[in-house]
Amino acid sequence: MTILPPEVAQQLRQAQRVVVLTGAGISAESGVPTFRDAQTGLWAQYDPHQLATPQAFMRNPKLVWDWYAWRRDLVTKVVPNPGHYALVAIEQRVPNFNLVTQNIDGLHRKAGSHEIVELHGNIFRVRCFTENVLVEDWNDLIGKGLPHCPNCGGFLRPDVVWFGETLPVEALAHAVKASQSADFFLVVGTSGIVQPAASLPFEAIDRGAMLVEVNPEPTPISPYVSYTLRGAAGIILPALVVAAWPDQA
Ligand code: BV8
Repeated sequence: MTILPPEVAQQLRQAQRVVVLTGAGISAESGVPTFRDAQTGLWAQYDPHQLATPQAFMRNPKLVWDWYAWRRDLVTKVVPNPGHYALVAIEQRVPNFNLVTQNIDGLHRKAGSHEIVELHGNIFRVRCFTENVLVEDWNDLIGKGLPHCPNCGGFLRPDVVWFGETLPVEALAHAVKASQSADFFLVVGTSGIVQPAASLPFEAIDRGAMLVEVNPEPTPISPYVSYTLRGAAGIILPALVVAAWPDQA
């Protein structure tokens, strides 16, 4: 049983500007494999540097498309877990809230979060690899092999950020600005390796924010946090909400 230091709940209750950074770990309890988890993780099964890059797509567009189609199908079948819903509750209770996610699974929106910054895109959006523009109603193109852009005939790709690609400028700028003005920064379920997302917690602590990590394992961010809540997000986050707002439980 993880003990929640009372200071964490008190600080969260009094917080004016909360930023939460999430990674694949918050979707783990929904049944979405994380990148890093040795047994089930995608990183073990598919080396992202083989698949999640523009070079891989140019080399073998069908393999990359099929990997995302498999992931999209898996995510369509899962639902948000208590960790996602706890972040919805925090958003409803604090004056200023930003949820910055590295995840592309759309589960935060499905859970009811509003102020979401998707740093790495969304697996349910598709864009033309050639024209680099979003393609709407592409679903009827599915199931007939590799789909092509209805406008130019080029390949379609998922609207996600691959390794070596720059993040959406507005999304990253918004995330940095929010992190720099946060008084409470919660980092949940991320191995803290992928940049520039992994630098956001440091934008916050450089300006005096309280940094709290929720993760069953230590990460490169752990030595810098004010508090580590060592455990699963689906258990820790609901407990944190109850501890911070016992009167609203
Ligand atoms: C960029 C979308 C500027 C796609 C992702 C060489 C050339 C080019 C770039 C680089 C380079 N060397 C380094 C870089 C930078 C590179 C990078 O950071 N590489 C790493 C490997 C060192 N970054 C980039 O390329 C970024 N772009 O820098 O542009 C640029 C441009 C050109 C040249 C230079 C610079 C783009 C990065 C975005 C990549 N896209 N996703 C897709 O999903 O397919 S990244 C992807 O991996 C995720 O989005 C996420 O960010 C990352 C996985 O990390 P996590 O989410 O943390 O998940 P992980 O599995 O690792 O960990 C899970 C954690 O959860 C664990 O800690 C576990 O303990 C915990 N957990 C498990 N269960 C639970 C739990 N926690 C709580 N509760 C539980 N129940």
